[in-house]
Amino acid sequence: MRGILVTGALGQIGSELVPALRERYGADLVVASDLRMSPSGSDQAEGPYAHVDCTDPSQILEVVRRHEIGTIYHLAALLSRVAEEKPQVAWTVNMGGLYNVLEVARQYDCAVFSPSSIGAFGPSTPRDQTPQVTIQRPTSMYGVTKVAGELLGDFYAARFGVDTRGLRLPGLISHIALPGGGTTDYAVDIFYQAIRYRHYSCFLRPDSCLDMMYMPDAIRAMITLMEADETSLTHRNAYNVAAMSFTPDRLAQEIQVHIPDFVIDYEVDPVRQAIADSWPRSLDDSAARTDWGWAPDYDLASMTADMIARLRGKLGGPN
Ligand code: NAD
Ligand code: AKB
Repeated sequence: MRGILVTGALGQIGSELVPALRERYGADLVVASDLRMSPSGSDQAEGPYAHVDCTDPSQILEVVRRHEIGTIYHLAALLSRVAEEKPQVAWTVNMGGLYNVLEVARQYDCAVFSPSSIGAFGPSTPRDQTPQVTIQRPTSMYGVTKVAGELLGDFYAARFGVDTRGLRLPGLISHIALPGGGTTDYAVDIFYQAIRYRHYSCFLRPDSCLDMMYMPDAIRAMITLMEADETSLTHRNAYNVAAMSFTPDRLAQEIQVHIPDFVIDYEVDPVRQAIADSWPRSLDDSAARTDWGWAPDYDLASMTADMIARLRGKLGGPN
């Protein structure tokens, strides 16, 4: 088997995807890479690590050649809040990085996983049970790069035969690495603050309903999609996947089941609120279920119980 390269590996997803891939395929076969230097002693130190800036094609080319890479999980990107602050940089990293990865994949016959997002939809998209194929006119720079990325992946598959695959991921909730500056980050921050201080000040309105998923389901979805028979993939790039939908108010109630004196209040960030108001409340993921057997394991109650148990172990503090 040829090697697997993960770009942006030190981020929220990569911190859990790399160990999962190493467990499945062997530590030596999975090369973690990021713009940042790998902290020694981290999980990323359990196998090969390379410093790769995806905006520099020669750095991607060099690591693909040296490690005989056959599959690239391309995670390097700026998330929605950061992309709104720095739209020009977001275009360079999100689009330039993906273009460079696809070009190397074309030359070295690599398969590519590239995540899209609920951010690929916009205010004119139906917000409930958002269909697999529907209007995509996002108004954020993040969304623009996500739609363009879906199309670029389709183009490389159709024109050059590159095996490109992708998921439209909801907001991801996890307890290993903190999220990197998105609109759905509140759904992670709230757990840390609830355990530490029994209080959280939320940057979205109490009724902002969004599609969400627990990280173990997301990691399984990525690996399952990449292992699926190519002939069964009717949408290859950007399958809707869904697990749960909730508002900050509903999540706070679920946390109160475990931490009864937890209190939430609201200090709305208008930039993230505007982005959230343009995103789906729930996705129709029937194509992923039919084509490659997608089904989530975690709902709101089981995710919340697991997050609290694991973060109590990690952070200590009162039970
Ligand atoms: P993150 O911000 O936590 O991590 C991104 C990583 O990319 C960081 O470690 C950063 O150092 C690295 N990076 C930035 N610029 C780089 C460059 N030029 N070259 C190499 N590395 C660079 O992001 P994440 O949450 O792990 O997301 C990964 C991918 O999944 C992104 O495409 C994101 O849009 C997508 N996604 C994430 C979520 C989510 O909720 N986390 C949801 C939907 C889609
Ligand atoms: C963000 O909020 O930017 C991400 C995403 C849903 O794409 N978490």
